[in-house]
Amino acid sequence: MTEHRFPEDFVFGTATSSYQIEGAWNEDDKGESIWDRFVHTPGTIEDGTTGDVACDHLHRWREDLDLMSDLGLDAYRFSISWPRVLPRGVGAVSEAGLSFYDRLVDGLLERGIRPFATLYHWDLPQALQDRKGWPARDTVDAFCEYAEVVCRRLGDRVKDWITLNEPFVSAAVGYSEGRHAPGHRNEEEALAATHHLLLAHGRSVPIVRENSPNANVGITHVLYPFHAASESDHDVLAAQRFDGAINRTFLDPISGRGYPSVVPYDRSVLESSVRSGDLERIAVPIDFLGVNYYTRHVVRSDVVAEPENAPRTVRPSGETTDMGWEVYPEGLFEVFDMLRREYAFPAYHVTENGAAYPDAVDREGTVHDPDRVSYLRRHLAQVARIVDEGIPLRGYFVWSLLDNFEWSFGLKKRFGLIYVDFESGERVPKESYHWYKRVIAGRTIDGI
Ligand code: IFM
Repeated sequence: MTEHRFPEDFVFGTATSSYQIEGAWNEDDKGESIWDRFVHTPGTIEDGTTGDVACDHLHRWREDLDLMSDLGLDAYRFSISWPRVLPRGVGAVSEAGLSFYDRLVDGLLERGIRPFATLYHWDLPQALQDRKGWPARDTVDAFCEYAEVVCRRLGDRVKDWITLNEPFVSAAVGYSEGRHAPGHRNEEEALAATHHLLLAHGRSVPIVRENSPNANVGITHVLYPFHAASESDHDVLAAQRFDGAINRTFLDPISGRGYPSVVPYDRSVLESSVRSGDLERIAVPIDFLGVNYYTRHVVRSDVVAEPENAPRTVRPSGETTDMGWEVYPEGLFEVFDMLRREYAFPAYHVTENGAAYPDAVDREGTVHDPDRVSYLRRHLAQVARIVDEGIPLRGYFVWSLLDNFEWSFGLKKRFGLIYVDFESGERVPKESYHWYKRVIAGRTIDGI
């Protein structure tokens, strides 16, 4: 049996995001976010729920920190709500909002847990969306102002920063597919948003460094292996185009290569947002790449004749999670193998990995979630393999600490190591929590 032992300094964590757990959507002087507006629009969320309360983390954060401490976490990745800190996106700062994150960071450090802060995990201030949001170049300036406010306040204690979480999803799912806030269906907007998000990343990295001496700064992308459904040239090209749109549109520019050419969208539309100096700014050196990994995609071309080749992903068969996503642990290795061969970032963290299952509390008061344990165990085995190969993967964060608001699916998709009763707010650690606790304590998954 291969030994799955992790280096002593390997970072075991969990991840969450502000809108998904905090609740308190209009408490104190917090501004409205695009997600507040979206969830209050009828028909947007599958189960009709909202993140108005979610896990009520804003009020229960001490209890959550105690659970993290019991779990033995080395690190906790959370995000900061921009409209909680700057209610109108720019200008007046909310002291109540900033001091919440102050207390959270102090609470983490008191418990020996390293804070990893994400500046943007999709909750744009609605006031900025009213001025067009990410398709507008001004939003980049607004983001820089926000980054400076946050880093000036927390930069003495937070030393691990992630500028953006999954800019692909913010741009494509929010502005083109319409399934996420702000719910637009406009590809031109999505392509302008893509460039402005990446520029916001590039321009904010020096701001973070200036206000947080000796910090590690990175960006998080969601990455997938794209497999062609057959060896036909059409399927192979379709897979390459998906890879171009979702992986390489976000990896190439931060690596100084500009935007890729094998993509399904009209590249000239994306490039019409690019101004002189932008690509150099986006390619600013980072300390690590955050990788969110969940599954792979198998891609088939719908039509045979070029250039109408319209790719689609094939519905997975075999083992899937409650999201309908194929369980494919080897894909995590495939992603890192591709990164090693083609990009070679200085270091990496798996900033999200996990699975939703329809968990319930049984009569004994326990939550039995063997499928999640099996999912995590198999993915952690791949993490150990990646580390053993000498790829500089420094940490792994389970998505998620708590069951939370899973965007357009609402509260019904449970990703947590901790079950949350959304009526009472009660937290119940699942069996996977106890399993992960033993992994962290032993720094091994052998025999666990
Ligand atoms: O819940 C999300 C998270 O906000 C971003 N990455 C994927 C997770 C599961 O869908």
